[in-house]
This record gives sequence, C-alpha cells and structure tokens, in this order.
Amino acid sequence: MAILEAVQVTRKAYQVEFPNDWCPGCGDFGILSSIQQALAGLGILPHQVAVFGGIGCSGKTPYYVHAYGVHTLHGRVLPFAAGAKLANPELTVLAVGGDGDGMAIGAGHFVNMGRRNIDLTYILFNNEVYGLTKGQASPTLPLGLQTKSLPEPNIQGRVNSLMLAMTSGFTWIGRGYSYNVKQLVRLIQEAVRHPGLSYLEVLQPCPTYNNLHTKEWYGGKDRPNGQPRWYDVQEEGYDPVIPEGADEETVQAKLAQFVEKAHEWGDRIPTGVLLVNRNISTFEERLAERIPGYPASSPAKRPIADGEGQSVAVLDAFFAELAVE
Ligand SMILES: Cc1ncc(C[n+]2csc(CCOP(=O)(O)OP(=O)(O)O)c2C)c(N)n1
Ligand code: SF4
Ligand SMILES: [Mg+2]
Repeated sequence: MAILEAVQVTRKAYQVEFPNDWCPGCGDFGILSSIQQALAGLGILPHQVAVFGGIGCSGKTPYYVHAYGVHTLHGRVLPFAAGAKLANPELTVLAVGGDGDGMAIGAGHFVNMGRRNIDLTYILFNNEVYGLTKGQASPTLPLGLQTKSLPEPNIQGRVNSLMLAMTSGFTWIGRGYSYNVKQLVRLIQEAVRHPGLSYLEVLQPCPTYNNLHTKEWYGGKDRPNGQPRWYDVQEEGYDPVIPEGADEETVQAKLAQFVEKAHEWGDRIPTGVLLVNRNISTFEERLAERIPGYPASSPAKRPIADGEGQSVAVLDAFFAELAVE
C-alpha cells in the first residue's frame, strides 16, 4: 500500500471515458463510485493501483477505473491479484468480483488466499445471482428463495461468505451496502489501509434479476417502521479489533461476537467493520524472513533487459536443474 497523504487526488483521476454497459439502477455503480472516491481520498495516484476483476457484470470494474488492471478469468481473480502484489509490493491491489465468481468456481482460491494474509483487498459484489448470465441462483442466494429467473425455489443452501472469510484466515472483514456510498468509501479505505488480507462484502441489488432483495427491501420499505434493514455496527459501539499479542480469551471473545454478527440477517443486517485481526503476520513479513531484502529485491525492481534490449535472464542454472542425466 503506497499512500501519499500530502497529494491531492480527485475522483476524476480514476474516471474513464470507456462506455459502461451495466443496467440502469445497478448497485455496481455505487461500488464503482466508492472505489474511485476511496482511492482518491487516500491520496493514492492511479499508477500506484492495480484492479483485478473476475468474470461477470462486476468483473468489468477494471475497465471503469483509471488504473492498471486486468479482467481475469472466472474464479481466478485472487491468484492474479496475489501475483501482482508479490511481484510489486508497492502497488495498492484491489480484487473485485461477483458472488458467483468468488463463492462458486473461485471458492478454493478464496480459502487458500486466507491462509496467506497477503496485503490486498478483495471486494465481493453480492447480488445473490449470476447477473451476467441472466440471473441463475448464485451460492449466496438463501435456500427456498425464488428470484425471477428461477423456475423453482432455490434448492441449495447459501454460503455465508463472512464466515468463510473468517475461517479461511482473512484478517480484515467488513460488509457494506452499495447505496450507502459514504460508509462504503470509509470501509474501502480502511480495508486498503489494513496491512494484510481484507475482505469486503458489498450487498448489491441487481434490479434486473434479483426482484426479492431490492433497493426497497434493503431500505425497509415493507417494514412497519419503514427503517432500513441494514445498520452500522460501529454506530452501536461494536469493536472488531483483535489487538497484536492478544491472549486466547480475547481472541475467542472477538471471534464469538463476529460469528453472531455474521449470522444476523433479515430484519437487521449488520454492516461496517466486523473483524480486524492484528495478531497474524502478513505473507510479506513471512517472505522477508525467508528472502532477506524482499521487497527491495522483488521482481518489479529487477532489470529485465540490458541496454541493447536483450533479456538479462540467466537460465543456465534453471535448465541444468531440469536436465536428465
Ligand atoms: C469457466 C467459466 N464458466 C462459466 C462462465 C459463464 N459465466 C460468466 S459470468 C458468470 C457468473 C457471474 O456471476 P457473478 O460472479 O455473481 O457476477 P455478476 O454478474 O452477478 O456481477 C458465469 C457463470 C465463464 N465465463 N467461465
Ligand atoms: S444484470 Fe444485474 S448485476 Fe448485471 S448490470 Fe444488470 S442490474 Fe447490474
Ligand atoms: Mg452476482
């Protein structure tokens, strides 16, 4: 994470002319705007950022952010992002993708990323459907719900991505809502600032295919009191931090309160920062112990060509290792 506090960067620096093909009213717009505002607010310049997207409507986000980026393969966004961060630890790396991308085909990568605690931020756009492919049930759609593309109610249970993040080892976990941009900007900034692996689930209405969990539903329009379903845990005094060096009792108590929040759903939906674990070393710290001088000697710092443009890679030792006697 490279943050220059003194630099004034505006959201405009992250905007592009590229045409956007999301449906009108899609929650993705609020997330895009929040990403741009958050990065600008942190004083990070576009050339210091790389955004990686999965496959799906949400996966197109890298096209819409003026920074480095790759629209990767279905379910493979985290390996791309991890590779970039390890090759150039000075980059601010964001991985973004949908609930289908991250919790179905990408679930194995999600779990194994958690074990590493690499310093990057993963933002999951959770609309409970496969938006791009016309609204099939995604792994986050609750059992028994029937969104409008489904011929019958969902026969499968849902994955609780917050719980999966916790058990996999993500050290910063939060949840936002795509139409609460003010809070979302703050959450993205906190996730980026966190020195380790951050997971931010964003509840994102898909007005085209999810006719159940709509903007109106999240906004509580059907409730007797008309109050939004989502609330901010920080406004209720929730403290998510496991401090460095915390004893086992503290760790267990913090995890227990997280588990309670992660299971709350329906009339009250918690948003905000839900877990910050400062008690686990980052992958970069582990790497520096094994490779002295890392990240000063990371691949991005090494020359790739001599003055003549010829590769400086010396592969003799590598090929010698592969030789069969
Ligand atoms: C290997 C592979 N399998 C299936 C697909 C088809 N496909 C494209 S997008 C998508 C799901 C997208 O859903 P989600 O990740 O929730 O993103 P959303 O469109 O909802 O933002 C699928 C299955 C694909 N592109 N590649
Ligand atoms: S299909 Fe849904 S998620 Fe995709 S752009 Fe349209 S509203 Fe957004
Ligand atoms: Mg989706």
